[in-house]
Amino acid sequence: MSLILAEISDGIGTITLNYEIKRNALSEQLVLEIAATFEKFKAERVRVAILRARPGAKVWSAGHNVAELPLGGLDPLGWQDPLRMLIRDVEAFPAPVIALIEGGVWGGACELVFACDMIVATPEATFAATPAKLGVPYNATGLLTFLNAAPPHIAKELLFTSRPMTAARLERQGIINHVVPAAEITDFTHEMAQTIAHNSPLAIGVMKEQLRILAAAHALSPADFERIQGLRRVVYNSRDYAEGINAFKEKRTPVYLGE
Ligand code: LCV
Repeated sequence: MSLILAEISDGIGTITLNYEIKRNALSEQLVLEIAATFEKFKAERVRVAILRARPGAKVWSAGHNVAELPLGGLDPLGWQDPLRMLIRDVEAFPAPVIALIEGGVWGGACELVFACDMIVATPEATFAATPAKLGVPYNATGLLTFLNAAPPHIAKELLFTSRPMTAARLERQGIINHVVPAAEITDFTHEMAQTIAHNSPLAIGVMKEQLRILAAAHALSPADFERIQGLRRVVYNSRDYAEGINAFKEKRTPVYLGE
């Protein structure tokens, strides 16, 4: 059974997350299906992609599939992790990706939405970044996604509190492009996509890639790289990391001891 729906119409490709039973958790299978669809969209020379959940969704995505987070001293967000692969796919897709948001966006899905080129959300949509709640040592490129999308203090409030933020608050911060009522959001988003689709796909694709390169242009010394890896290893080897994952699986509140 496919975990997404995909369609192309008038040069606009739409991917609909369709894994409601697990609240559209970004499992490896779902991520691989999105990646394959992006390849198909590329072959069909789609000019805009829209990433959404089913209309009326209460949860847009519950984020990384926690059941797939490794224990036993393995990096939970390494290069080959499905969420990391998905973020890179969105950033590398040669046309704008618009996130159409209804419902709650959680954890790694919040980063996924922030990595999209534009965000249109209903007033009821909420956004929560949850590494601190789960005890996960988020990775450098992931944190850079937050830093490129949000003012540092807002990024830190999202990351340190793990509390959901409203679409209106994020729109005021310039993180969300438009807040649109649910009844109008599909047409609104398609109208914006059609405007883009009538412009030069070459110019847009090259500007998108330049903006990606510029946003990622940070000099990092080998010593800094090793320090980051060492800091993260302390966390994913910690008792607290295992506690966060196990508490989620046991549906209980985690107790963090800072070790
Ligand atoms: C696997 C799930 C999930 C899920 N994975 O429905 O950013 S980081 O670092 O934290 C990163 C590692 C990350 O993204 O971690 C995931 C962070 N996500 C969250 O903290 C959200 C966790 N989910 C929830 O709080 C609730 O599920 C919400 C509020 C999204 C929806 O609540 P609701 O009552 O509607 P359930 O909780 O009953 O979930 C329905 C089924 O989906 C599974 C959950 O285990 C349940 O499966 P079972 O019926 O088999 O028990 N599910 C939900 N989220 N992230 N599985």
